[in-house]
Amino acid sequence: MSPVLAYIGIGANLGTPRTQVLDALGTLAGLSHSRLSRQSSLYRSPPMGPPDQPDYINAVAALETRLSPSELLRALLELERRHGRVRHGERWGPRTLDLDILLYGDRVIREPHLTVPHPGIQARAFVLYPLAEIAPDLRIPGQGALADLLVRCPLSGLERLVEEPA
Ligand code: PH2
Ligand code: MG
Ligand code: MG
Repeated sequence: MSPVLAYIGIGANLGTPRTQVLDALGTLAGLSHSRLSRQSSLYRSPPMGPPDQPDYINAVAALETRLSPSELLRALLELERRHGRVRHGERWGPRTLDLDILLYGDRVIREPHLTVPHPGIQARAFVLYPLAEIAPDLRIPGQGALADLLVRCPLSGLERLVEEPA
């Protein structure tokens, strides 16, 4: 199988979210049959969903991968688990690490456990802005040009974090 460019949304708001996201990027870079080709800056965003939870740190990564969509999903769930994620079943509740397949090339996938493109892309500043940083000319199957989605999506408190010099 030839490699496909997949985009992964990363989010965390428990533990030490910034470290969790940076560690996740490091682990993604080591994923089998894959190569991390781009990563966005880190962003801070207020929680979408129940408001009584900490702010999130979000980022987006572009991963060139030979894993199939279901193999990639399995690998990401395993990575979430290794980063201490416990699923409580609460929708949009807090989490130590969330890894979502946003896009898998231009594939449209509707399966019980996997919907690609991720249905929430168009309404979420914490996905659209980091995505636009690394892939400004992207088109999202069924949703349109990323640039058009971006102008219709308010920042909603999203803030790009400036890395401190080492
Ligand atoms: N993820 C959620 C629910 N709410 N809010 C922000 N700001 N960032 C997220 O990544 C996020 C969220 C479910 O995955
Ligand atoms: Mg998510
Ligand atoms: Mg998820």
